[in-house]
Amino acid sequence: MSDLVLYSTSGDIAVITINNPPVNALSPGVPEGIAESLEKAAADSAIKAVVLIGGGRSFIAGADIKEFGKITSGQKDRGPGLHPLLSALENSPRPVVAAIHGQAFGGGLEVAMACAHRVAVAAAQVGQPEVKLGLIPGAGGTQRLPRLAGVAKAVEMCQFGEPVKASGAQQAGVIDRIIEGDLLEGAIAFAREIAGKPVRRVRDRNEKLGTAEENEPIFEAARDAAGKRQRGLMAPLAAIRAVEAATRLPFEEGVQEEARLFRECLFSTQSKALIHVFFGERTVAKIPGVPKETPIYTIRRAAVIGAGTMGGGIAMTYANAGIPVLLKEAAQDALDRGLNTIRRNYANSVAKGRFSQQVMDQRMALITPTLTYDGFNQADIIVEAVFEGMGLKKQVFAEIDDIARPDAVLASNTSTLSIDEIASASSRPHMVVGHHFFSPANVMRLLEIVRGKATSKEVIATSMSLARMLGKIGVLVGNCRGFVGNRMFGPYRREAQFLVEEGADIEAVDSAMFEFGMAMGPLQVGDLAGLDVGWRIRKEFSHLEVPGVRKPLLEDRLCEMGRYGQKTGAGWYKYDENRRPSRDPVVIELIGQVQREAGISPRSISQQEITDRLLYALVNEGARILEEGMALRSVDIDIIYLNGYGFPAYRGGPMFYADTLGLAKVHERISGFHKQHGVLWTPALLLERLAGEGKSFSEHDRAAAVATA
Ligand code: 3H9
Repeated sequence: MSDLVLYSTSGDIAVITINNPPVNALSPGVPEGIAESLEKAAADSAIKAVVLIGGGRSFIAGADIKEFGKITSGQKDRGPGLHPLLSALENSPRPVVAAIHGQAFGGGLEVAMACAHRVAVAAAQVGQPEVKLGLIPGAGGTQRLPRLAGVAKAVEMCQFGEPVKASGAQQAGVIDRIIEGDLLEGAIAFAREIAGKPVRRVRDRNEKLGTAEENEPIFEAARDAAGKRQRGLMAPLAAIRAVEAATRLPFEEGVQEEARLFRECLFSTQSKALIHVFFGERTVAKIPGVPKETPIYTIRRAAVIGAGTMGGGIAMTYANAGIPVLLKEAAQDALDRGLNTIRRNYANSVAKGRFSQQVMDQRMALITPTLTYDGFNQADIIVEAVFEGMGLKKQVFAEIDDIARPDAVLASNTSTLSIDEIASASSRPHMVVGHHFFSPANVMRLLEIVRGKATSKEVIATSMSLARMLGKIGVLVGNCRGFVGNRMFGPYRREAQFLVEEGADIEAVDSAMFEFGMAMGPLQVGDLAGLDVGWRIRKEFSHLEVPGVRKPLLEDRLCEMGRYGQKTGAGWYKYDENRRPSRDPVVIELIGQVQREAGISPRSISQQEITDRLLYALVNEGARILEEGMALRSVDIDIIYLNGYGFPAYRGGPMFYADTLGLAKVHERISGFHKQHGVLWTPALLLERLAGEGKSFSEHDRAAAVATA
């Protein structure tokens, strides 16, 4: 037997221990090992019952996700999946008790549900998270779960994939007993209690399956919720259908239907994209040259300079993670405004029931407002979040140089400015790093960590670990204008304006992206973020404009009219008191005027052209960023777009989306735009090369990983 599964005995109880670190995924060899151990137990007449337990930190985290790619790429046949093991567990002559700690997720819960009984420690979690990978449970989960937990709970768990704590799982009927103290001892004692008693297999329990009248409203509500909260995703609908099959068909036929739906999902682009995202979120933490063992600075106290929208949100982020934070402003009224906004945001969360008043009070108590640098010499990290101007930022870094401890991390929340130039104001540029939060900073998951020329490995490792502590996903980026996310967003929003100037409807541009799956269209985003932000930056960088290169005209004109977007009640759209947008004849008039001035004859523009121009503008700039080494891998760019810009996860991110289309096709279309629209569409060299070689960005990532290993 392989050492992936260990067999031992404790008197009359056999103990099967899964030993496949880190999370006991059901990799090849594990199901076979469990089945062999079951045979061994069956062959030993001294054994009365069996305990199945996970070694290390969890029971079983599910199927081995790495195997799915091998199946869909044709390297491997799926075969019968886990079903032979599940039958062996279900029909074992010695009843099997699943003893759960950590997670019983996906295939792990499916294994547990084929056992005669399930016990768990209080901290354990169970769940069917397959939907997050664009899949549905593929080993009877959609058929056994409703039999144990009832139809409504099963639909909820399979449709949304959220984990359920042991107590909730016990209430639902998934777990038979919560074990206090040592899990193995408790499970063995439980196994002795049930040994020799008749077992009712889960597949034979139909009493919770409900009637058609009872179930219809459950499925209808689930589909309705999927339409609203899981827009564009196919797996949630498939999961609902599979549970529905459990209520209509005999068990074996339900399993067949589940297998059919599972297969459909497995081979879908959506699932490939979501699996890319799963591994991508873990890959971004791996930084060549900054090994896991790199020492990090402990962050126990923070200080933030600037209590505006960003500074306030950053202070909340620290407080939410339990880290005390000083919040400094230059003037009392600005400090009061900042603190009031924080209080209002927290109070809103309390009103919505997200957390209690007590939690709010604790968080508020962690934020200390101040007008001076007193106490900054105690801070392990100082975050500068003042107005976006180089002069002011450098002044702040010069000031904190005199106060900060030598081992304090000095972070700037700049979204566009050079970290190297900011660091030049400090006598310790190795401690300086960019921490680019996204607005609202306390909500958005992305943190771009900007590496300057001098930033030390320790500061990078600290920033990555801090991102996790703050509940963020940290992505390391290079120091270029706009870093990764905003640098790509520039061409994307530029094309949105060009399209309108050329004749596309404002609504058509926004709805093309909404239908693609973006949270919002590019012009709506402009109105939300404030059109004046870009206007100010364009003015600051006007000396970089290249004469003769087309530049967008409309947003500057809107700003000149005082139309900054939602905050002024008007931008691309006009807004009512509830911030509902509507078409504004004034803007239509302005568009006509700008077209006449620029000598543009408006034409009708297809949705396909809108989609291609917007998305390929992202991809082309992304390729350039990659070629310059400003992002470590294409997947880092994808993770940035998913977590900071509302890109639909089921498309995998802009670079993965380009891979799914084929880079040759993308390159050809970009070359066409280049001919038609000129220099701004010059194809990125890396894109040109990969397209010519018939390769993808993902393959480029893999080759780069091998080269640096
Ligand atoms: C399924 O089960 C389908 C079924 O219906 C059966 C059909 C036949 N496979 O997240 P972490 C790796 S679908 C392979 O950093 P944590 C992960 O990549 C599956 N690898 O730790 C990482 O590797 P590395 C349903 C996996 O403590 C390392 O383990 N199950 C798997 O923050 C540590 O992971 C799921 O979707 C896996 N299943 O969180 C559960 N899981 O160190 C997915 C993890 O090289 N997993 N790895 O970067 C999770 O949700 C979290 O990993 C878990 C631990 C909560 C378990």
